[in-house]
Amino acid sequence: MKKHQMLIGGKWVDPASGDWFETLNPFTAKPWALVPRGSKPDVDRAVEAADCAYRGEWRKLTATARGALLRKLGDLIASEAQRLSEIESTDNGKLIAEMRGQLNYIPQWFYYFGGLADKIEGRVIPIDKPGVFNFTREEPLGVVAAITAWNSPLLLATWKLAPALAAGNTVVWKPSEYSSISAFAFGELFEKAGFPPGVVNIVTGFGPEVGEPLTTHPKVAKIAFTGGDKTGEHIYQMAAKGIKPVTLELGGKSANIVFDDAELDDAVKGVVSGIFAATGQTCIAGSRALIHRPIYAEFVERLLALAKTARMGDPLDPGTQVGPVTTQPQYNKILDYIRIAKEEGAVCRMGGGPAKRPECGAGWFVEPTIFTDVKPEMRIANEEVFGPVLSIIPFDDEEEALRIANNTVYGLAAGVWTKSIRRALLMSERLEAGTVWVNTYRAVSYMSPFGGYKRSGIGRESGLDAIREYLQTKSVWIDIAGNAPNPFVMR
Ligand code: TXE
Repeated sequence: MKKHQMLIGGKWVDPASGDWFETLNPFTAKPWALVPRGSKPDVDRAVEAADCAYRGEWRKLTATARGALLRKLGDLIASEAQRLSEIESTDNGKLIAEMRGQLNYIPQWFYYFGGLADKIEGRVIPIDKPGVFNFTREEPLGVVAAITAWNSPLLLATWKLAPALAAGNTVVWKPSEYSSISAFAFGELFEKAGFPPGVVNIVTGFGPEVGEPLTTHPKVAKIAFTGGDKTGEHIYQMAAKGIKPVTLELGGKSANIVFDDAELDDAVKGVVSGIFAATGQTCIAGSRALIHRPIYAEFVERLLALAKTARMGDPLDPGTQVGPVTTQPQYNKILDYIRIAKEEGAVCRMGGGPAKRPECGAGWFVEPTIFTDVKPEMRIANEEVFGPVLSIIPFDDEEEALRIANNTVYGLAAGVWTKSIRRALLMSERLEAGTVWVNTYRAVSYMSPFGGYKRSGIGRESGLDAIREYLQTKSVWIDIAGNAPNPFVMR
């Protein structure tokens, strides 16, 4: 098994602990590589390296040169897309078909934010005081801690690294302990693109051993995190102690709402893609399908018919449609929720347990599962399962759909299926979610802001909004009158 090293200050290094841990392939449930077990001394070294780069070589580069490096990186990722997607599929079990698409798209973030790097401009303020010139500068924050989850390792990191670097910050990145391997391959590309040493550092390991010292390090200026809401809440508390800004992306319980005037075939596909794509392990999973009562029975039948055709198996096989769950704890958590839903009285119409199909081998597979007769107050309708488990809830009218959809602590995304423009506009205005899709689902772009309302998070990733998350504004005052005013009053 390959024993990997961490990237600190431009060098590939062993962990201070001298320990490595195994990372497992979710399809075989067997170890396939060794990940350095980072700890506080590694974090300290990485933050020092990032701080040194921030104050040194990186700061001296022009914004145009920074942008050129990001675009070069984008080219390198495009040329390595196949290799990177194979690593991702092997390490986290996501379908090769989806990972190829993701890796071919990831360069766009580096092109877009590379292009933005030299368009970050301040303003001249037409100040109300005579004899004074006042302008603003948009400046980087310093060292950014990027902490990412296992479900889309490189995409989630890209959403943080591209705007953070474009804005002139340096980064210490801690990937998830369950899916670190692609980070090492990614790190090599930063080196190859010519980023100065220390601009991007990678420290691997566990939350308490690496994430905690990273978020609490006094020289870390900002934390950008994707993960569960409990961990997000904890990180937010740590950040508060250091008065550090955060970007938090914390998952959800998104509603996919189908009205009786919808194009039903499209809506069925949209609901299936919302919950079974990526084995339901996406923050934007449409885990609640809200179905208009006049079409409820027909919709459920059509949905079952399509969902039953899903091919499970090896994620590296391009024909596979539903892969394994990425981690064993997640597998157990999904099965627990299935049991809870049954105990609460939801009716299991499909799946409802581990997948024992021969094509699933020894992997952590859960049968795509559909529950009907789900009541909005059940746990299965309120808590994030993060797996291929759909709750179907009927509704009578727009007001009831909105009440059910918004009655959650989360607010990441929502889907609306209707042919009525009035309904589409009404719902998109009143749904409490950072993203609303109408007659589509699971669309993201480097250009469009992404983030959550309520407990789904703080801040936005992608688009123009994202770069502001990594900047701070300085106001500069210059006296041009030359006569010192009365020192005892405010000017
Ligand atoms: O996430 P964690 P886990 C949800 C999903 C899942 C649950 C738990 O419901 O079942 O979260 O998943 C690092 N200080 N989502 O346990 O713990 C950790 O090492 C600093 C939704 O994998 O949130 C990893 O790098 N860092 C989500 C990262 O935080 C800490 C995607 C995320 O891990 C830390 C994934 C600490 N004290 C899971 N503790 C989404 N938004 O889509 C852990 N970490």
